[in-house]
Amino acid sequence: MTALDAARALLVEFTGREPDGIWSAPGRVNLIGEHTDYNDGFVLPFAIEQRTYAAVVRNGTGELRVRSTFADDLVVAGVDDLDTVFPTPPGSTPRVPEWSAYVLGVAWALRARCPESATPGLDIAIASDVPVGAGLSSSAAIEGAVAVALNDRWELGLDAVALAQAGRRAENEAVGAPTGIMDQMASMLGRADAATFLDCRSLEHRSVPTGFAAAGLEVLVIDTRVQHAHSTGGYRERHAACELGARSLGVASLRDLTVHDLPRAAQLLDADVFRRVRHVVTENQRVLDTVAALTEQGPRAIGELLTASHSSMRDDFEISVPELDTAVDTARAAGALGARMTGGGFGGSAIALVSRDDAPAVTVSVRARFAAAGFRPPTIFPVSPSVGPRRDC
Ligand code: GAF
Repeated sequence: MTALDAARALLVEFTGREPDGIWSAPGRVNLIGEHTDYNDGFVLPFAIEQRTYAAVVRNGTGELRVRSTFADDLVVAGVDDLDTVFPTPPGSTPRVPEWSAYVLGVAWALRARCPESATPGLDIAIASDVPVGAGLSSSAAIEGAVAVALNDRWELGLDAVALAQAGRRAENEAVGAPTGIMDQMASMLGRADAATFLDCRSLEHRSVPTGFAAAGLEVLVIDTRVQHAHSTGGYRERHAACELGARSLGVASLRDLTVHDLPRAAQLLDADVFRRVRHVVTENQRVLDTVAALTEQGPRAIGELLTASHSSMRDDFEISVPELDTAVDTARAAGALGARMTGGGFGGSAIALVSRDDAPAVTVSVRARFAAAGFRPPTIFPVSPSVGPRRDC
């Protein structure tokens, strides 16, 4: 059964009614620009074919009643009561089951944005084919699908950027993960055959054609199946280290630094914080270089930049894990033009840019190397830049 059919079937099962509509939004792969978004920097992600679907029907009450294929619970919240549920106090877990905080958090953020709008009760069923915990932004896909559905049903008239901002607010303040806005913008602004070049400070953005297919290239996702979460642990620590680095150097954010500032930073910062800063500063430059290379030379020219990004995350930002390093090294040894972990790190997926003819050999090599190392078998599949949110029926 497709995820779209699963969303419809779940809605019918718990309401006895067919949906008024089904909306969807994609997950994403980040081509380059990691941990730069919350530092006001540059990113270059693209939306993928895998999507999350929200099947919706009016329920004639003042409540949101939400189910998903991820869990058995039915979560119910009065639309007028969402302010008593969110925000989630910093450091706490949400007052509702975590999966439902992505859904209800978006509703809460949209209501706050449009306090005058009528917001009738809805039944919502969520299903997805974006793998969860794989670093492909399953959370932004849920937020995006719900945001476009509510924007339509509540007649809010918000644009893609406003809907992405509501998704980020849900993630930060309802779920409690201190993430940037890259994933929501990547999902909202997805275009076939193009990545989104985004300035996370101004939110100015433009599509950059990737030209992968025309150049005979493919992006392979290598999902290590090492699960990660951004609400806890390393992601939060890295965010804090970047803020400390910026404060210590007297700038509003690390975006305000260039590679020319690094010698001074090396003198002023302790060694660990300096390496976090160096990753962000050099990664911003790599994003700009990747956009230039794609535009002027085509996609075969970006391989080394992808690999340099991975090295920086492994050595300076220290967010890789052995499975990700093995995926990257093995893919390159088997012919990939470049490879890197994608997303927040500490698990999840790597991407490898490969000639279409080399994809089978890369896949076989990575599987064999994982088996030899005693790692769980990875899931490997191609992705291509795809369209953003839509109404499916
Ligand atoms: C996760 C976050 F959600 C993004 O905002 C971004 O910081 C990314 O990790 C790292 O680049 O996907």
